[in-house]
Amino acid sequence: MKTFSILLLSIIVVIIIVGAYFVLNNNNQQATIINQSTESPTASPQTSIAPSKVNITIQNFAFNPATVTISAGSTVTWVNQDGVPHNIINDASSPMSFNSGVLAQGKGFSYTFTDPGTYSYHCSIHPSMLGKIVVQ
Ligand SMILES: [Cu+2]
Repeated sequence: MKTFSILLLSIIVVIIIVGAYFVLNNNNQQATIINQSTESPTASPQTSIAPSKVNITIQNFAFNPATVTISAGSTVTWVNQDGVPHNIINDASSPMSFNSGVLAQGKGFSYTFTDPGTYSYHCSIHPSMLGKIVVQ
């Protein structure tokens, strides 16, 4: 009789453990399903804009226009029209590095932006000169 009680108790314990496993497992599956359903579909239509060539003028210690939005693969050309030298150097946050070197008056620098991202840049000679290229 004692052996039977122990056996019965063991069976009950096993049933509780197995039941608890299935309940927990089921909760996890529900949580996963909820996560999937809250993810909004991000499949936006690809509006592929053809790569272009964009010019930025450096004049009066400023990049003009200071912010330019282009499509990936576009080439940006800066031309220094000031009487003093300037340069174009990517900020640390920029996804890619570029450095025009010192541009004297009338000199230009071109860079092709192949990857989407936000490319902030500056003139290291005049740190107040800031610009941004947004590549889509
Ligand atoms: Cu400068």
